[in-house]
Amino acid sequence: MCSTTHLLETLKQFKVKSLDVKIETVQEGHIHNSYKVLHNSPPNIGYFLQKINQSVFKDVEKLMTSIDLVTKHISHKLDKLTDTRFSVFKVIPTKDDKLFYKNSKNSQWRLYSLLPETHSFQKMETQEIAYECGKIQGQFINLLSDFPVQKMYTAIPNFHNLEKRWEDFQSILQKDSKNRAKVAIDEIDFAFQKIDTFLKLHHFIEEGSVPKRLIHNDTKCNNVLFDINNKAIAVIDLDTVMPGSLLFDFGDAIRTGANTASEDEKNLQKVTLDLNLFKSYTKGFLQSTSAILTQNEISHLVSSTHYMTFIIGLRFLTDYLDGDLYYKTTYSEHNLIRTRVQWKFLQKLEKNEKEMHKIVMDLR
Ligand code: GN1
Ligand code: MG
Repeated sequence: MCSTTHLLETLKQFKVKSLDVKIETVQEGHIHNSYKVLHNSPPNIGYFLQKINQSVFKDVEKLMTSIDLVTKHISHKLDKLTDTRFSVFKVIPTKDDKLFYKNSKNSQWRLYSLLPETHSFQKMETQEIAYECGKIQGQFINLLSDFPVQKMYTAIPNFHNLEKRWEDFQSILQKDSKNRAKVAIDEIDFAFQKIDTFLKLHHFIEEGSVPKRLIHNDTKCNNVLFDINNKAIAVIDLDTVMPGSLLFDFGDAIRTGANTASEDEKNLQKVTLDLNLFKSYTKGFLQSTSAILTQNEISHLVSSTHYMTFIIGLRFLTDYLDGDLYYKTTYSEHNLIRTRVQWKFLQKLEKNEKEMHKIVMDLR
């Protein structure tokens, strides 16, 4: 973690209104180091400062150019709409008009405007919140539907490509450099039991059976901002906006949002699927995407929740075996615990598959 002096020194490099601020460390997020910067006066106005994880994002210049384009595209579209609450943050440039700041130690930093009086939820706490999440994530895809995709930088190639993730898993398992495979024997077994089913869905998507769209790719429910009336107003964390299937966004949101336990819950008894939250999220998502959804997309919404739970669980397991090089962890079995939650949740999804299909069919 960085000292306040260091953070203020960094903040000074950007076009900020004042340095009379208080700075809080943001705990959420597994990738970057994040800080909330609030003006002492007027309060509630501020910035979101991040030290970018350069081992995950190799080309920060390209990443920030893409994010700036995306936020501007959304902002121009919103200017023409009168009946929407949808808001978008701005990338605050440095004093020499760059989209990020590189310090003498080669660390790279960025600054976003903070949307005032907003908050997020770690879980979809109520059906209303679930509905709002579904609606806004669908709207996000709509707002980007005419974005010139060729201008978009692929920040992390093969992000939700299961074939590639499976290859990575196998080679890391083969090395077992931390000698952890013996601890994760059951979790590894589970992955081997499931892989064929999910590779089928991967190939179905890859073959073009569903459209490629510009999607968010990281629809954890804490990436949605709510206003004081608990209406969703923004989608944040635009690092992974890349072409992909809309199924990835739907599935990943259910993975975190409709699970009654947190992603790293140690007591697996707490891991269950809340079908009411699933229903409300689906209702919101279908409402905002009904004009664009294809039949194949609709019929694979349920399998996408299984797929995304599997691929994220596999990534946690891979990182566990690799010695926690990718995700931030706070204890040595953190990634293994995260894997267990995903595997348990996947079993819950499988048990409820029929019911979930029925819900989708009734709503569509
Ligand atoms: C990471 O940025 P954050 O913490 O919301 C990860 C996602 C995973 C998620 C699991 C760039 O998201 O893909 O779904 O953790 N982001 C990246 O919680 O790898
Ligand atoms: Mg992210």
